[in-house]
Amino acid sequence: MAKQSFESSHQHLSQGEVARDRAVVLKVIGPGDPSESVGDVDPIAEITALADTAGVDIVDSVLQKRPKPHTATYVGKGKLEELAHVAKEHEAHLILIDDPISPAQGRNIEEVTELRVVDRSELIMDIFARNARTHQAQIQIELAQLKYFQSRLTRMWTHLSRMEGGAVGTRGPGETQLETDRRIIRKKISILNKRLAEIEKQANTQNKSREGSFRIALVGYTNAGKSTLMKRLTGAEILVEDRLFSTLDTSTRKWELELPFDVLLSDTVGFIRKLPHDLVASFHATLMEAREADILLHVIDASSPTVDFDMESVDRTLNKIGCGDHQCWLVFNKLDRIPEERKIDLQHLLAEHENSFAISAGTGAGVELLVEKIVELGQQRQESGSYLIPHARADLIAKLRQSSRIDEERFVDEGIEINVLFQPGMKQRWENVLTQAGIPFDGI
Ligand SMILES: Nc1nc2c(ncn2[C@@H]2O[C@H](COP(=O)(O)OP(=O)(O)OP(=O)(O)O)[C@@H](O)[C@H]2O)c(=O)[nH]1
Ligand SMILES: [Mg+2]
Repeated sequence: MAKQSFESSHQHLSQGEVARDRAVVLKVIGPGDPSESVGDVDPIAEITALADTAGVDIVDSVLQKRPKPHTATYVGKGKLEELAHVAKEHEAHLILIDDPISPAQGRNIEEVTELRVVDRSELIMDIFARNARTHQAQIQIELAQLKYFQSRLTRMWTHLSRMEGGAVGTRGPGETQLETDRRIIRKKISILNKRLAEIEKQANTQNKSREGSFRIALVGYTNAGKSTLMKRLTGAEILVEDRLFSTLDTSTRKWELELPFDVLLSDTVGFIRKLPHDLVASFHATLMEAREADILLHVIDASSPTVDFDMESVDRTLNKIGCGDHQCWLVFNKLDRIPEERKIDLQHLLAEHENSFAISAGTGAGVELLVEKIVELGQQRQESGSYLIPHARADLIAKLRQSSRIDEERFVDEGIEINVLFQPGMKQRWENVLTQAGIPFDGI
């Protein structure tokens, strides 16, 4: 029913075209905001880019400097009235808040403005919902949205409604059930969790087959150039776009390097400031590639005026997803776009951080050095060992051969002497096997 009414109210749109919403941004500028400490940073630049990706036009903004948001109304009363006035003047459909807000704050702002309020978390989740291409990503985002709305049960503003014909800020069909019936949401969450567990099980099996490879993951802020670098390094045909959250699924490719074992490179989902908690939790499986990597390459858009803030927020998210202790190299990207006067800042950043590189994934500048250092690291990771295996256990050598390279093999009276070049992480495992079999190996 509701679908029909939406379509009839947008008859002027040609098929496939979705109405763009007009929104006024409301933002508290606190002491931690990048625009407070960096001179030329537009405080609404990022929310505008996010909005654009979600098909929303920003028609104006209302900003308030304060140490922290008002508990009940986010901004002060006077500002709320100003907001209502500005929104009316511009015929806006939507109030967009550049922070996660509480359900009560949302309700209070809606009451004064009589407009739908969308916070930063909802907006980010909506973009994820739009960009999700694989089944796994679709389930993950749906789960995150349901969990987010479970605690609120306000109007549903998601792809769930959009899928049936709604645009941002419209009340799509099916909402009423979702809004009013917690039981349905709970049931749906449980079904999706089960489906996700099945997908994760498959991914785990695939992961097992990757054991013995040297694994590298590209991580970083959204739009930093991770996929561009992945393409350059492996020739992978993957999506590169000048918009936020193009990549929502990890893709892993073999990276052909001069090393005696396989090197696997993974491109991962980008991070952003104030990434919704439910989203991070839902994308647990997708982020497994980062957790299981031997080394992370943190790709940074060095041309961004908020580079320090971007790096810090990525570090925080890495900690949150259990990557805090991983070896991590910094890759400052978009070297070709850095204005001359800011190059000195980059020099400082490079000097401050060990294992940091300046590259342009776009032009290829500096990439060769990065590759060289990765090869060196791989060589250092190459473990070897010599063992004497009794003739009766030659079966162990046959097994070992499947996963590692045996350099030398000599038959002596006591058994078979072997020199082994192990694949990453395999030496420990082999020595565990020997211990279990009661074969001594120290000091041979
Ligand atoms: N000038 C310049 N642009 C670059 C460079 N690297 C990437 N870009 C551009 O930056 C934009 C984002 O690149 P992506 O590779 O999609 O970024 P990403 O980190 O994968 O982004 P998400 O998947 O959205 O998180 C694209 O328009 C790229 O063409 C570079 O070295 N120089
Ligand atoms: Mg990408």
